[in-house]
Amino acid sequence: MSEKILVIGANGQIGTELVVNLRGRFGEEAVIASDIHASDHHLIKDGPFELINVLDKNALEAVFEKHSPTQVYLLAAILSATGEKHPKMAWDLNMTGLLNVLDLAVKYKTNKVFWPSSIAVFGPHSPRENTPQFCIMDPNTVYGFSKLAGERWCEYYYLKHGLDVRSLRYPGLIGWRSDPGGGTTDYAVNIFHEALAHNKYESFLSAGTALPMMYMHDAIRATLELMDAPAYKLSIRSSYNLAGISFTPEQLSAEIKKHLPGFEITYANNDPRQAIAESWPKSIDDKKAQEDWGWKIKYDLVAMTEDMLANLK
Ligand code: AKB
Repeated sequence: MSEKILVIGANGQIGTELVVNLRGRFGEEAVIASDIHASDHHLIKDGPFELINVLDKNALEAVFEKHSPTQVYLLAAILSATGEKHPKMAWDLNMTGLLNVLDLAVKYKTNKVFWPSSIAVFGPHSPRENTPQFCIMDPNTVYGFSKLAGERWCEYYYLKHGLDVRSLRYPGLIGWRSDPGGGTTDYAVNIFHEALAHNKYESFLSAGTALPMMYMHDAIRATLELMDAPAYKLSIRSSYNLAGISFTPEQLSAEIKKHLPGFEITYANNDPRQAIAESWPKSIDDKKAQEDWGWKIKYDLVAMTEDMLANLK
């Protein structure tokens, strides 16, 4: 069967990379990129594109009607740091946007839906080292609890409506093709740009703040491998833990220094993102993903830093 894939939120950090990968795999015409704003990225705007506000259900339905997508990737979201500045807006976009897509996917018999969750679903009482798939979850950011509620809705639509929804709890994602947008883990992308441009960077997180991160190549591969996995292998219909690599700003800057010896890092005080980072895991246990669909990470800190610098240069 030929695929018709709708990517909602295609202009964002993950969306840009996914559209490029999906078009490479299924052909340009098979992948409809969409976002609330027109794209200025040639890789996105050169193929089929729809302007979509995911909160406008009628307009969204018209796109489902026009394209009858076999797969939908819903990536439109407000991330952790921006969400704290606009809490109600974050809740509305992250929740109503998801419910609109789930409803239409049921109505138009979409085969598979992908929706990203995050390490932000964990909170101050979750175990911080090797955080397991199932444990206490008390997220205290709007982004975090919208993702946790979203996970419950995904599982609910799977159980009640038989909708094949698949999801990953992404760690902080690091890539060179697109910028991150308003998250707590953004420093780990910004640092590369500043290192190459100015040989220095002021980190908004403190030197020893460890967070789970992942190189974009691995994140996209994990997403596509999960979407390719036979349904019977998937025992988690909320969202899979995905571990990646855990490091601190200090460890990342030491790795960058090996390539740019004059690079200097300083640390800001009292940035609100510090408290968010301290409520999140330092490392994740992704045994379930390994067992169910054979997930295996490729890029470690050394390989990621090398590849980021080579591509950004
Ligand atoms: C954020 O920092 O908000 C995101 C995330 C970890 O989900 N990158």
